[in-house]
Amino acid sequence: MVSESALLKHPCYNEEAHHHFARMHVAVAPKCNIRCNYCNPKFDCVNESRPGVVSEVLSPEEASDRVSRTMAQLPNLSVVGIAGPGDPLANAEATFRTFRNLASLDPDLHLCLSTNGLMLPDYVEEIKELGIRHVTVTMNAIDPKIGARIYSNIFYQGEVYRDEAAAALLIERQLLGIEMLAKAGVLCKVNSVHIPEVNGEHLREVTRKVKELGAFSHNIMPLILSPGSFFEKKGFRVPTNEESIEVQRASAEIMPVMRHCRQCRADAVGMLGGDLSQTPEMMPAERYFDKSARDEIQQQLLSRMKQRHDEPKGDWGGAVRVAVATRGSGEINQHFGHAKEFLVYEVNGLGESRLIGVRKVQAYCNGTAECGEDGDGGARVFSETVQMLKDCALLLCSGIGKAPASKLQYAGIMPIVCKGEIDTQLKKNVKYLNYFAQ
Ligand code: CLF
Ligand code: SF4
Repeated sequence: MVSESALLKHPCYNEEAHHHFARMHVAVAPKCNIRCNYCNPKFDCVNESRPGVVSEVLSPEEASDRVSRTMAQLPNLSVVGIAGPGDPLANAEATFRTFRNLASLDPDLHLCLSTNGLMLPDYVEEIKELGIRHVTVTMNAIDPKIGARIYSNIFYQGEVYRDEAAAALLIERQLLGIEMLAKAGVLCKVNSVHIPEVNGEHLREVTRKVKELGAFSHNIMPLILSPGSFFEKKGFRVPTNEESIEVQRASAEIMPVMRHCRQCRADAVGMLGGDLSQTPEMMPAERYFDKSARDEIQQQLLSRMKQRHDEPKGDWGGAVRVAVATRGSGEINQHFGHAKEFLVYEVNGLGESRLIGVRKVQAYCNGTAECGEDGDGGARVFSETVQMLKDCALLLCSGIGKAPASKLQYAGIMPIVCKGEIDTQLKKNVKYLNYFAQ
């Protein structure tokens, strides 16, 4: 049974909420009990993080101190999660001590946990008792033969398991954990890493199975090769944008899929699209937060959030793809040169829009010259951005320099400078495009 209040303010479980509400991860869990072939253990857990990132490990007390200071700074912070840098349930004592401290800080804070699932069945009771309402299980296969290509070994109850025996045990524990969470009324999201030649075709089977067990949504994330990982050394490739869209589309026929994941760091802070963890002002001297002011601001954000009750009804054949530069609030409010990511939407003939993914890029403007006019570096970044967005007919942003605007147009992507609500601008600008195309 899905509780609406558990969903409304969670930026990962509710696509609309990610425009308004922030999350924070506290990195209290350094150890891991399995070995994924896309992971380099020197870095954060790749199941929820961008590879190549190392987070500073905190004690549970340091973590709650940091959360309380961040709550003073970010009134829209609604969720605190533990997602690494290893596996939270391989560090159960620190993980649950942290959650206990956080629950006493503010009972309205949503607590969130992300795990590889190996130890999950042992902790469902404790998860429920602590009021943790959201758990993510990363599960890449339900077939041990496929799993054996993804996991090299696991450590369970003092023994090391390898190959298919390891994958079979892990899968059995993950499935049991998901089923137990559903029975306990805890919302469970399943994350999967899409490894094109290994599990690309298999992921819809994973979706089917986890839906049957009561999972709430499926987040299929493209493989990002961790430097030094087995897959990187063996020359495995990442999925193309089209492959990612296709795999998500196939799973979306079975259950809701998440398309706005940012594969964030184990110490990420802020809105999903704008990590503030490396920003010094995130650590104010003041650790006091005004609960009633926070509640009021969050209430205002909830009332600004558009509640979508109706599924789009139009035909998506011939839909136009549009890239959008945004800093949040559901608005077009980011300059092209400053954007580190673009949301890509499809807009159909009825003007209905749906998000199909997030494309990460390097910001084009380095602040030293007119938007990216800085020689070879700018040219390289620009051509990578064009590559990333080449399936988009339009790009909506709050500003763009003349040079990149004409280069984008030359590459077949029409830049349009506008401001305001994303949905409204998508509808309006695609209507013009279709009108002029006739
Ligand atoms: Fe963090 Fe994960 Fe909770 Fe969100 S992230 S523990 S469910 S609060 Fe979100 Fe980040 Fe994607 Fe994870 S965008 S990587 S899905
Ligand atoms: Fe690495 Fe995370 Fe896999 Fe552990 S669960 S091996 S930390 S990717």
